[in-house]
Amino acid sequence: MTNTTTTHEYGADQMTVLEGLDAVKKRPGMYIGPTDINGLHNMVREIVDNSVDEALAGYADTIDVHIHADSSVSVFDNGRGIPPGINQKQQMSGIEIAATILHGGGKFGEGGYKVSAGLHGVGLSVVNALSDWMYVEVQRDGKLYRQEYREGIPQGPVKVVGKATKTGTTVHWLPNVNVFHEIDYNYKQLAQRFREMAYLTKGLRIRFIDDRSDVETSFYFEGGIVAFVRHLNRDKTLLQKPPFYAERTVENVNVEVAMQYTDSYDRDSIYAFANNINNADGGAHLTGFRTAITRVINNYARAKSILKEKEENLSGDDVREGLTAVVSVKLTDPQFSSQTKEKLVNPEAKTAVEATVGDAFAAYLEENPAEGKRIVEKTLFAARARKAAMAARETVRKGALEGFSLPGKLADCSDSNPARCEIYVVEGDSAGGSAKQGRDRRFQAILPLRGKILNVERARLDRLLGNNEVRAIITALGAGVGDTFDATKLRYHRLLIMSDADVDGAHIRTLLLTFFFRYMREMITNGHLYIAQPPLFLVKHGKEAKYFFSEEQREEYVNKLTPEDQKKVSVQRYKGLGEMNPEQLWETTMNPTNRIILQVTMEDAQLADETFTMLMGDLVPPRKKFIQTHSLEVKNLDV
Ligand code: 0RA
Repeated sequence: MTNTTTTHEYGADQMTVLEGLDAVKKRPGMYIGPTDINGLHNMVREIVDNSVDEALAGYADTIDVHIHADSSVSVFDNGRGIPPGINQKQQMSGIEIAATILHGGGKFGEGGYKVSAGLHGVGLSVVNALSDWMYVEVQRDGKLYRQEYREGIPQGPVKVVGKATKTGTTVHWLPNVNVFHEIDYNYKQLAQRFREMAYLTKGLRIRFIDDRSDVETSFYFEGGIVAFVRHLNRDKTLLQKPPFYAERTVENVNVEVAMQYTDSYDRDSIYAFANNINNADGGAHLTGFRTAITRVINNYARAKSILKEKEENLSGDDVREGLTAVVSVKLTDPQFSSQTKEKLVNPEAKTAVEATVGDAFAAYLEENPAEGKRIVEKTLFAARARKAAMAARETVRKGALEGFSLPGKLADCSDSNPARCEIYVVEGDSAGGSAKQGRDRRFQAILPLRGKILNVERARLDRLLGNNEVRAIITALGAGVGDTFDATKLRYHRLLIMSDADVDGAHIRTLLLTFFFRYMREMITNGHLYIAQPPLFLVKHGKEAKYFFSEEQREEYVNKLTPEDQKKVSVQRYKGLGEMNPEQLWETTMNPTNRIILQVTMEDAQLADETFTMLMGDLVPPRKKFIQTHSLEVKNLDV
């Protein structure tokens, strides 16, 4: 093992080596991807992957990636070191095999990898072939070994060049400018990948140093994928804290899952990895995960009678709304359905993940009832929204909303560019009349709604869609409803709800917000929906007239006056929009330079939906309680 000199006769082996490397040089794209920055990044990743494999095997805990000032890159790991000894069959040093033979690295018989990023060290010879120069240094058995290459060809045997006190491998290369015309790296993109790698390999530290800009980052996450999930959810409102975590090995497949529910309405963000490779199209492990959580949550909801016997199961989409998860499997022989490894196909990965999550998540829900309740309520909520959207689509399909011309009551604006146009949905015919007179007709359209559009408490979802006023809104917007809603067809990019500051007004806002939340959610998520804020008070003081939007504002103003002046003040309280003449309405509530409008957030809309559900009378006791405890505050109710 100590004599590591290799012969360089031009034998049959040498021929195949050169042919192999020539193939890479001729068609670099086949091996490394595009010969631009992406290919350069892939080279770095290939080499780092080899080191991560060594960490996964349990032998390395540190990787240093270094971009040097001359655009060369070096990668060091403190693993066992690529075996420098002569391989009997190939009659060549293990280092030279790894660096020059295509598909050469990785599997060296005994001691080879159980788990690998799937490339088995293919990367090293490819990087070598596409480099101007490269060298490999190995610290092992107290010695420092080194071999140098030019355009893939060894410049001599593996030599002992010094002593070593530790073990490890360093690969250092300069990409060939004839292959990569411009050598530039994107620090952020590479760092992102290393961060991911560090999350996925608990206890691994990846240091990333860029000499070109003197930046250094170190990635190390004791928490592994739990920290990953925390990071993904860093700006979100959480339904559980800390994340759920499970780890188990089932028939040679190691499974790690971390997940955490948020209050988001977005589709799930589930990241699936096999041997640290991100599988964008998921595959067997993802299927196993989905199956398990759908089953566990349904079983739990039924066992706790949250889901009644005759109610249908929560769907996969329902249980995944707002879910962030990382599913990571490590297995001996990962099979992917495509070259880009986007999809894992090993069936044993599905079984292993399903069993692991099935048991552990069921136990988690039992042991954490508060979290369990929040999660199940969230999924029930998602189910309700899904059914509402289906009902809406059905209504549209039946043609109930088709063939409508613009509603007769609509006073349209003259501009036809939706980006500049807005529509005021106004409570009451009289306020509607004032708004029509007061508006700027170039860009402001007015749609008056009859005082009480529906008895909110009695409103049923299906009836809501059948309601004339609601249908007038749908046709005026011109973008469909429910699943068929298409925001690009909107006739106005801003819809403003203008209603009175009283109980009826609050009900109408609740109803409309619920409607948009359930049937035109994009109106909210795209920021199209607003609430106009008419003033509550007009304070006259001599010739001065001022509007105030709250009691506090009014008091503050009046308190600042001298006692003498305070006596001369007259205060008018607006009970409804109808009390304002068109000029006042324009000045206070419609003129873009003066008005106050509130953009509706998803939180506002969800609150409205909950209020609406309660008022609708699904659950009688909470409804009574709500009306009693909130009736005093209802004038300030924003939804
Ligand atoms: C084959 C066998 C052994 C280690 C390695 C390859 C190895 C490859 C790379 C590539 C980058 N860093 C690496 N570290 C190790 C195990 C040899 C033994 O039995 O000790």
